Amino acid sequence: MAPIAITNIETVLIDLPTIRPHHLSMAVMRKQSMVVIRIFCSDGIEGIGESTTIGGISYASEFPEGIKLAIDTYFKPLLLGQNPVYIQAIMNRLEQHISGNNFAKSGIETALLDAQGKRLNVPVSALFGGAITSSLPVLWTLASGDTQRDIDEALQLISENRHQTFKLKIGGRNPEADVAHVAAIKAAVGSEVKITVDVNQSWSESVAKRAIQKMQDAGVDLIEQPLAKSNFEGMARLTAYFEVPIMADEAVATVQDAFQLAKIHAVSVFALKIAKSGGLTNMQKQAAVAQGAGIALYGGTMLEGTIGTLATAHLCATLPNLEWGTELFGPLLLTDDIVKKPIVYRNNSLEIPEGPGLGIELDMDKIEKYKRK
Ligand code: MUC
Ligand code: MG
Repeated sequence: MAPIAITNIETVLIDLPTIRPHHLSMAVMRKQSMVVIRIFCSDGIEGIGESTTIGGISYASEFPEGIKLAIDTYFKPLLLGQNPVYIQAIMNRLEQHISGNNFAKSGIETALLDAQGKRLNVPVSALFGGAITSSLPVLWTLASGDTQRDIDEALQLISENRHQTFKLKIGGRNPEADVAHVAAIKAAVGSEVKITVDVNQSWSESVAKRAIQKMQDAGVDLIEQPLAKSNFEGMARLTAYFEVPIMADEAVATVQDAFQLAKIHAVSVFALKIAKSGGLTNMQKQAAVAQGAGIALYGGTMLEGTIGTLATAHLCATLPNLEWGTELFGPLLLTDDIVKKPIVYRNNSLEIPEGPGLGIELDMDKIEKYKRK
């Protein structure tokens, strides 16, 4: 029997509107743009992947149009003819010939894993040792840009049993206004409901010290990436000083970052994302570093659609130290989906499909509808 080979790769840019404007310190999102990747193999199996970022080019150095161009121009020739069964060999080949471009690499690895799961008739989680849970806790981000609207949104979602933890995006206004916004929401939802804040690197260390003290006093449960991503030592000082745990997001992009942060115990929690790390295998390695260092884990999102969300979910389901749950709510922020059966969100959690691979099928009519023309 001839060895299996990758015969074709297709990429398509999808634009899906958000259900409301999503206000982050670096951008206001009114739509989400994702690169959907389809890898076709000679055994008739197709793998699906997704590469997505936030706010065009404002959040990271990769951006949707560039990701598509990079895959079509540089990844595709390196992938055609390769045996898709040997995923590590393929990712190693990409690493040797393509610098950076981790978001694109993550989408490719996802598609290879989806194909391999379908080939072996097992879910992607089984390729990482197997799931220890079939559902994951999911928080919701309040980011309408208006405090009262955020409170109304939170109370509605609590009453529907859809979420019981909320993340607030701050750092875009002056720290006093941010602290007042956070304290008002925490007071409105009550002590049973957890509130986390994501500063997205907006503060200097001295501003952070003042603002975190006030948020700790207001009962905030977790502070995400208060300082510039390169300031590992500043994060270590905040971690040593405050009781409220500090979490790294942008700072913990690669396996090397995870090791360097762990070495000085710069943070108490890592937000792991397949896009930052360049795929699921690298994220699993970061999780191992965290486990060895006694650092808790949180399943992060690049606000991916269903494909990228489920890729992360399959890996998160295998992690024993996912103490802070996940923020895998991306598909809920979008007005529509491009898969036939959307993810089920129930009881403050996401349910992981049991089918082979990622457990989803593309809806080609929807792809046609939302494809960038
Ligand atoms: C981030 O930096 O964590 C995740 C959820 C959300 O609303 O924004 C992101 C990005
Ligand atoms: Mg973050």
